[in-house]
Amino acid sequence: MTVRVHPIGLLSLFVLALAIPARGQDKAAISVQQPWARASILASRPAAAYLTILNKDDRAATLVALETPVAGRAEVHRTVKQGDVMKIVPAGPIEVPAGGSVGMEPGGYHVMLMDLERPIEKGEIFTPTLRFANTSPIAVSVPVLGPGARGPEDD
Ligand SMILES: [Cu+2]
Repeated sequence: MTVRVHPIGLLSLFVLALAIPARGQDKAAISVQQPWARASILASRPAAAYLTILNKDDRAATLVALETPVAGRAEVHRTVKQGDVMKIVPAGPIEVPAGGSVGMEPGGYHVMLMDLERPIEKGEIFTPTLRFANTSPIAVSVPVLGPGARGPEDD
């Protein structure tokens, strides 16, 4: 008996074989560097966290939500200048370009942790989950630095 394989069938098998390993790389494609948060003084005040998202994939990744047990709400904000006043506003979805990164730092993008259950204290680590529109979610361990910290190296 002869088995005949149509050329189109062979082509689609080949495409499938290429596509599977590419999807398997999703998790490693997104990574986070230098996460840190600033201790909050009171539970009634929001706290800020900062991190840099790296995207090694060949397509953009869009951060759409953050979830953490320490805060009722976590949103990415950006800092804008209105006249002489600096204000923070919700940044909306954050697109991390293919092969690029988006950094957060005081005075720029930041994660605002609102409706805290309790103050977050220096020395603790919390683990928010970052959710993306088009790739797998990732969990990030964020160390909490002192209330006066201005960067990941500060104490
Ligand atoms: Cu903010």
